[in-house]
Amino acid sequence: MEIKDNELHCKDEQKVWAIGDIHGCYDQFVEIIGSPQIGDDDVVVLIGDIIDRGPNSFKMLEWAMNNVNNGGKYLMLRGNHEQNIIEDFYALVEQRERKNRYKIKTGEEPVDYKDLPIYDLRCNYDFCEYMDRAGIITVGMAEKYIWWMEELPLYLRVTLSDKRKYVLAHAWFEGELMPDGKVRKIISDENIVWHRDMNFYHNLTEDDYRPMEEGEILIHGHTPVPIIRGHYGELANPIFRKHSINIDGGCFLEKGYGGRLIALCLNDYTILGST
Ligand SMILES: [Mn+2]
Repeated sequence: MEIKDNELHCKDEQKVWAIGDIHGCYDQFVEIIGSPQIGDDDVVVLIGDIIDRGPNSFKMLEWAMNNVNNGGKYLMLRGNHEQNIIEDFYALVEQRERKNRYKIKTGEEPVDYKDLPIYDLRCNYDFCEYMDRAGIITVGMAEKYIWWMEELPLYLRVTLSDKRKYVLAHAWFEGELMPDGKVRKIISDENIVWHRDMNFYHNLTEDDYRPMEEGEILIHGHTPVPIIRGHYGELANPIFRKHSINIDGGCFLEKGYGGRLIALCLNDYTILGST
């Protein structure tokens, strides 16, 4: 089903699944999407941060580039880790242009940013290493991956066939209380990918998250449930609150710390977890 204006309206029977932060945990991801509980006509949304930290970042990105497409079974949102690489890329291009202007003035040969080594992207985590190992050794060779990530939407609104409404975003999607008492504005695009679930620091009250629309529930990740809970030995499950559900199972964390990949069915709240 085609997505227009970040909106998905489901047909009868069609289920929507949201998968939390994958962070290179390709094997756990393949296990989850292979579940017989996910039907052929269901829609599966990856809520961002598929790269960095885990063992198979590059393989995971290649999978997404081959399988995620508007109108298809798999959709994906942008997380802060994808956002980071995009920003590093543009910062590098701009810096190179400045240096080249200077080089031209002084009669030196300018250097095309495409020829720079991949590590000049200064990825904050380990994604450059994964690209390097996959033979992506220059910034020019990485461009198609970066441009693909840049096309990813920041959020998706889902209306199920029974009219229940969700908004899916990597980190947060809070409305701002306007002077007339209505909740309207999204705080910022940056918050959508970066906002740290405040449950990380303290227990939220029911009113600490403001849905943009009456009854709308936010599905988000970004802050691993095991880190919020601080439980050892118990595998992660989503945190359900009145207007928001955190599905980041922290799959890159040790099993003993509760890390696993989580998929949540928005229709009936079936939870799938990697083993
Ligand atoms: Mn994140």
